Amino acid sequence: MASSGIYAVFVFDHLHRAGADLADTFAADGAVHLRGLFTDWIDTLTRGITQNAIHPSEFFNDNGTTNDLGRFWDDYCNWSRIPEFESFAFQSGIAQVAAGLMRSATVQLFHDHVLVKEPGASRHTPWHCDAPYYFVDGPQTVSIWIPLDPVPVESTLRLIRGSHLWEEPVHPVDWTTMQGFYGDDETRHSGGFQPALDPDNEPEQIEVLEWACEPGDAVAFHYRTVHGARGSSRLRRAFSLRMVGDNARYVQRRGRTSPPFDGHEMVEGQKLREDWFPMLPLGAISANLVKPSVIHVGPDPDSVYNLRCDPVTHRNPAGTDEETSP
Ligand SMILES: O=C(O)CCC(=O)C(=O)O
Repeated sequence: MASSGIYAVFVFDHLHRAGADLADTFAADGAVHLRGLFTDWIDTLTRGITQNAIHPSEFFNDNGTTNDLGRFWDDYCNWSRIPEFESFAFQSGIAQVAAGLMRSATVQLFHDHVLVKEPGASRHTPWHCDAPYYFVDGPQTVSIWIPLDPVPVESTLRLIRGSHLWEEPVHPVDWTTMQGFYGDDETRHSGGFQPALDPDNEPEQIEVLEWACEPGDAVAFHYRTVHGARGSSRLRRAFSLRMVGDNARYVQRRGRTSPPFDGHEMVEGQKLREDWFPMLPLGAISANLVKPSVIHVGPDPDSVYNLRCDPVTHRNPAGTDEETSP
């Protein structure tokens, strides 16, 4: 941690801005690319995904691509039965990264998600944002998507810059049928949602962030950031960890959620129950996060990695601000 002299190093070549603050960029853009952050975990996560493919969960879904040249399959909520995923979540230091980006004093694990495009998978990941699928929402949310294969820009994750700040999130769609996820009409403004849009039709108005990635890179994005991807001619395995911060709360959606978490018994406004969604340890920083070649984030080495060392301002119920240092 910063106070003990261990500092982090983010190499984020897309910025190249001296003194740029990664958390500010995340807050403004809703997404950042963190180059080489988890290279030491590639083997572990790859083993985990192999196990996942051999022993899929009840949530395994090939999104209707069974007969395609390459499938686009996903599975989630497996960290408690696949040790590689559990050790990554709790020991890789990913929670520190999430805390820094969200500027949150705490980081709670929502779930893990594996997304695999097999060679020749033509299925696009539809433009969507994750929040409406989830029963948790709030300003402090982050998914960290980690590719385990080289990903050229043609098949990488694509994210609409600043879309996490849009007043109306886009309609969630079912990835198999491409119909409204709640059984509603996804082509109209309704229920607080706007129809999903294709930024390639409006390149002047909408900026897409997309980074070619190497294995072990990370793309962090807010649950409300609209994102999608094209198909992939080569194998593209990705592990995504979804986390929430201090002020995320349970929200009652107008239909089913993904993941469903049957029988959770939470109610509107409640924090996610910790026995199902554990707090992640913030002290753990693995050696791979401390690298010699660096672009520091922040003014001095002792403040760089642990972005959460910034004072966190909470609005308490009385409406007065209180400042806390984690
Ligand atoms: O890997 C992909 O194509 C999509 C990833 C995604 O939608 C997500 O992680 O939320």
